[in-house]
Amino acid sequence: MKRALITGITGQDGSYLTELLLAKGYEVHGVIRRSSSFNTGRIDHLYCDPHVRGSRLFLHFGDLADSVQMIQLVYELQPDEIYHLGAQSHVRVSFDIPEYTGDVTGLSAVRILEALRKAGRDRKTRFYQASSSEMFGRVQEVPQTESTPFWPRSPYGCAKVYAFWLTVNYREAYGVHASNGILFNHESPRRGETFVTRKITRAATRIKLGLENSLYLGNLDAKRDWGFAGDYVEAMWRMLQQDEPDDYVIATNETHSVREFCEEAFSLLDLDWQDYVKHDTRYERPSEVDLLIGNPAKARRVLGWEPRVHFKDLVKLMIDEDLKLAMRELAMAQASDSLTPLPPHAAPVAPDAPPAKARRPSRRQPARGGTRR
Ligand code: NAP
Ligand code: F7E
Repeated sequence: MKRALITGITGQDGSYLTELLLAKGYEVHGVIRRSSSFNTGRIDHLYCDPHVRGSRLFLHFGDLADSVQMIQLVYELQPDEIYHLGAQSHVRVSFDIPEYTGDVTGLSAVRILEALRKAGRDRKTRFYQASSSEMFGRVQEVPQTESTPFWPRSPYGCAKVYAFWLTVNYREAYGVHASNGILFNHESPRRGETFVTRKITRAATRIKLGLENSLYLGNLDAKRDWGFAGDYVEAMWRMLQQDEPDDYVIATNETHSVREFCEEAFSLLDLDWQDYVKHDTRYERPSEVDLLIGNPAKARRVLGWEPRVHFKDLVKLMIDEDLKLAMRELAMAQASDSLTPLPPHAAPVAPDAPPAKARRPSRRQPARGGTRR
């Protein structure tokens, strides 16, 4: 049975990749951060008690900033494949915490690759680096391919460029089977809620049900090549099954603006996006990536990989799932609205006070703003 180690297993891609590898019969080990609140929601449906015979998913505490734990895990587990997906992955946030992003998104690659060497696994374990189209930044060519020069536009993009070249260097210097997947934006109902697609589908569906009334966004002109995360993890796996390691662009070869995404999402709910979307400069970036569109011809030719979900189907998939979520939220709000009044002993009451009324939580939530990016 093949054994895989995944960093970032609790993230969007980690959860889809875990499903894929378990379905292929792998034993899967994932690194999770210790947190004061639960952070395993995306993989809870896959987890079962490790004492149960036949369990094939195991979780280990660790942090990408801690090389000691990474060495220990590689040494103990002797994995056949490592998928390095963990990162501070939010581009706007990387401008606020550039040093941390450099550490966790960039330097973590060297921590893992060195762990492979220290554990004597450099010629045995195959390594996948989650590289990003953000490395193309101010694009030098349209569409972007594996040979398009990088021009990153954020601390996140710079950190990914470092990790990209480090992966290439360990391949050349030490013969590690190390591959870069240069993945363009990929989304799903499991996408973090502060990335623009999910921010839009969450808000649009909540607006439809009267749970919210507006959505604040930044730059609507930016264009992205958006695919489906479930398709993209298949490409990661295929890269590590090749005889030779290499670097691949994974994209749909279609591009759409944030404005088009809004139009499509709201219109699926019979709403006009212009009635609800407002502008807030806080969601703009000090330097923006205006246009991304990838050419996945090499992945098609060598890996036999094709994207199956395209723009309209992706938006629909996300809207359908978020509508179900919003309906559950509405049902919960209605249930708490209909709560019977609190019993008199529930709160201290002045002897001459009028009869107590139940405190009813408001169904209306603030517009998507606050610390959201
Ligand atoms: P994501 O949902 O943000 O997940 C990031 C994962 O990294 C989470 O599991 C997170 O743990 C973990 N993580 C963050 N900091 C950590 C630390 N210090 N120690 C240990 N774990 C840490 O990202 P994603 O969308 O799945 O993307 C996966 C990878 O692909 C990332 O490297 C991202 O940069 C890259 N990428 C993504 C896209 C895309 O469009 N999605 C495109 C190209 C490349 P918590 O759950 O505890 O936060
Ligand atoms: O922004 C614009 C924003 O945050 C997309 C990460 O997975 O993909 C992702 O990075 C566009 C940008 O993704 C809002 O300015 C407008 O132009 O969804 P995003 P991203 O920055 O492209 C790459 C490939 C990765 O590797 C990253 O890890 O949308 N935009 N208004 C907004 N973006 C956000 N987040 N919030 C807004 O309100």
